[in-house]
Amino acid sequence: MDLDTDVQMEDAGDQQQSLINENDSGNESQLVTKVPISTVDPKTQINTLDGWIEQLSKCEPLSEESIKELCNMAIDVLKSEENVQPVQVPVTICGDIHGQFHDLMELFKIGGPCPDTNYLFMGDYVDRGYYSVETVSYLVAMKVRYPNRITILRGNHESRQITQVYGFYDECFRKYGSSNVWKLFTDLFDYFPITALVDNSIFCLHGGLSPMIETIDQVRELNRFQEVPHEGPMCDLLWSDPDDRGGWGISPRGAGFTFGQDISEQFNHTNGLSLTARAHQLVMEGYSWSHQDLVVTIFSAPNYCYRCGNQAAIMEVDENHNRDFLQYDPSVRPGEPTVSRKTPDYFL
Ligand SMILES: [Mn+2]
Repeated sequence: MDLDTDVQMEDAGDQQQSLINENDSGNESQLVTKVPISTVDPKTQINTLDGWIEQLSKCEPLSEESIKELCNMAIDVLKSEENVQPVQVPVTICGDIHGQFHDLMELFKIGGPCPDTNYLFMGDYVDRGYYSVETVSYLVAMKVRYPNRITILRGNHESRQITQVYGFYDECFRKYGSSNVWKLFTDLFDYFPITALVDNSIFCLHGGLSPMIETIDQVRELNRFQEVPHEGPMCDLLWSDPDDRGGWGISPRGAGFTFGQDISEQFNHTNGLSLTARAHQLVMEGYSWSHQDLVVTIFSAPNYCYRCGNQAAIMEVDENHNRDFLQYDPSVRPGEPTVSRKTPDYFL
């Protein structure tokens, strides 16, 4: 595979081509042996998924062949979801995970097991932590197994370009000996919904608002089936941050914008929202209110990058829209340093 081509690939048309051109994987033998999903007995498929979930829950990665099968199943589920995926209460809303697999298991202990508890994850499953492969495999397997119980949105790290810089690409290469698994997952990321709407009241997304988006209907009109663009409304939804300054500002991240309380007030009012929930920023208590409680940031990777010393949090929303934050600390694992060797160059 030509990495330079992938880095520079910006044409949405090319992306769609590569998604349907199976020969791009460079492994045609898998096509011959692959059983069409639609003809698989549903009970067999559930057994297969349960086996994968059990294996992954022990932090053991799936085979490349299984990942290929899982991603094909997930495309079938995710392609029919909406840009603004409707979600019912009760639901537990979660922020960044970043490959911290054991902390994800802790999250499910704190919040309750899926599917007993409904979950909404707001992106950034990969990069930074040591177990991006296991983390994203587990969440995607759960999505396919319980499609109405778990929602997985796209974060700015669910991208071909970002994962080549921040760890997921290297981890796939190290664990599978090629970039095939990285290609399968990053092609799958194009199908992830970009926002969710909880009971027509809480707008959920990874980053924040966009100067090009005034209404939720405008989000519904976007073509999301592409690599995260470098600019424009889809980019902003995955990259922007709330700010104390009013209006729109230039983001220090180099993508998306900062938006002030006036912007949040207008957006929530226009769209009849009680709250915008988002992730994307490290917050030391695991959650943080902005803009007089119109915006909440949720961050679910405790001791981010194994060095930040932050708590993590998830937000439970019950049938009556009562909100409750559950905070948790890192699960210390052998082999994971509590202090890192180097300081990350920026915090997401
Ligand atoms: Mn992010």
